[in-house]
Amino acid sequence: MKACFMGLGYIGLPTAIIAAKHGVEIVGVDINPQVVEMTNAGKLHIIEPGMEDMLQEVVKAGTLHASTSPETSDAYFIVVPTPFKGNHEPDISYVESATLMVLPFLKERDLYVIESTSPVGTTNKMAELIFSKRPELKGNIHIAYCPERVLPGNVIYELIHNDRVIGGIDEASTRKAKEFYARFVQGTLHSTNSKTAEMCKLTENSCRDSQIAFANELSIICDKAGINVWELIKLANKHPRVNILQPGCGVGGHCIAVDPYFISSTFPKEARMIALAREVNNYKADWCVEKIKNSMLHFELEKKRKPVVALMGLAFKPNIDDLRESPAKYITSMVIQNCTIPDNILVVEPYIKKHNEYKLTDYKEAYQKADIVAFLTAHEPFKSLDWSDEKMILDFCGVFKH
Ligand code: SAJ
Repeated sequence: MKACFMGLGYIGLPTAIIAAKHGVEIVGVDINPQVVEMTNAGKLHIIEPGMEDMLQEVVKAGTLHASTSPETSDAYFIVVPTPFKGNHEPDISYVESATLMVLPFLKERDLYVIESTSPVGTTNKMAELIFSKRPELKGNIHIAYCPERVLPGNVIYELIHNDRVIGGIDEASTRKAKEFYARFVQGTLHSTNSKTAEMCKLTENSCRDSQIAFANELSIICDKAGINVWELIKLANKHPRVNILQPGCGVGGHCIAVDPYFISSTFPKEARMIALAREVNNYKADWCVEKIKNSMLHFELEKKRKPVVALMGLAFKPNIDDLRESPAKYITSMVIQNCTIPDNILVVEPYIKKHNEYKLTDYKEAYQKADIVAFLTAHEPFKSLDWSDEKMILDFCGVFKH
C-alpha cells in the first residue's frame, strides 16, 4: 500500500508519519521545498512533542520520503490549508490545486480523501472536477471526506485513539476509506456521507466556540455585577446537566476561531447564533484591551506616574508555544500601540525564548516589577505566583481562580 499525502503541515505530516509507522509506504508532498528538505533530513518543521523521533525513524526505515510532486500511489490524501478570502469566505483553491496535481496519477480502484476543513459540498465539487477531466474514473475510484479532530500538543495520542467520521460519495468509498484508517486508528470509525462528515467537523468547532462565547459573555456580565465569574461557573456546574466552559481573553488558534465562519458564510441567514458567538469571542479581546487601558489611566491619575504593566502570556492557549491567531498577542500589540512609554510594558511568554517583535521578560521578574498585571494566558508556571494586594491584577483567564 502506497499513500500520497498532499500537504505536510500540522495535520498532514503527523498523519503521514503515523501511517508510515503502520506499514504504509508514504510520499509526503509539499509545495514548499524547505519543508521537503527538512522532512527528508528527519527534521520536524512544526511544533509537536514526540513527533521528531518518529519522523527520524520512518525516514531512516525508508517508509516515508518527501517531494515537491506526487507519485503514483494507491491512496491520495488532501491535507492542505483552507484559508479565508475576502470577508471570511472559505478559500478552497489549495484543495483544488492539490486535486489537480494528483489528477494525472489517479487510476481505477484508487482512494482519494479530503481531510482539510472544508465548506459543505467540497468533496462533491472535487469529485465533479475529477470526473470532468477524467470521465473514465466515474464509478471506478473511491472518494471520501474524513476530518481530523486532534488537539495540538497531543497529536500522536489523538491521531490513534480518537473516533473518526468518514463520509464517502457512495458506500463503497466510505468502506474503502475506513479500511485505510483502520490500519492505525484504534478509535471507532463512523460511517456517513461526505456532506455530513464536512458539516460534522465545522459543527464540532462551532459548538466549542459558542460554549466559550457563553462563558466570555458571562465574564463581562459578572465584571459589571461585581460577581466572581470563576466561583459562579464552578457553582453552576454543580448542576448535573450544566457544564460551562472557562472564559478567557478571546478565542485563538487556527480552528475554533475560523471554522464557524465556514458555516456562517455559506448559510448567512440561518447561522445567527454561530455568527454571534464569533462576535462575542472577538469582542472579548477588545474588552480586555479597554480594561487594561482604563486601569493604566486610573493608576496614573491616582499615583501621578505611569504604571509598569506586565502582560502575562502570548500563546493562544495554556502551556504551549503556539502564537497562531492568539488573542493574547493581539491584546499585547494593542496595549503597546496605545502606550507612550513602551518600556513600561513587560511582555511575558515563558514557553518561548525569543520573539522577533517583543523583548520578553521572565515571568517572576515581570510580576514583581509591575504595578498592573494582566493574565492573558493561563500558563501553569503563573499559578505558582502569590496574589498581591499591592498590585492591580486583571485575571482574564483564571490563573488565581483556586
Ligand atoms: N478556550 C477558552 N475557554 C475554554 C477552552 C478553550 O477560552 O474553556 C480557548 C483557548 O484558550 C484557545 C481557544 O479556545 O484560545 C481554542 O483552544 P482549544 O483547546 O479549545 O482548541 P484548539 O483550537 O487547540 O483545537 C480545536 C479542538 N476542537 C474541539 O475541541 C472541538 C480540536 O479537537 C480540533 O482538532 C482542532 O480545534 C482543529 O484542528 O479543528
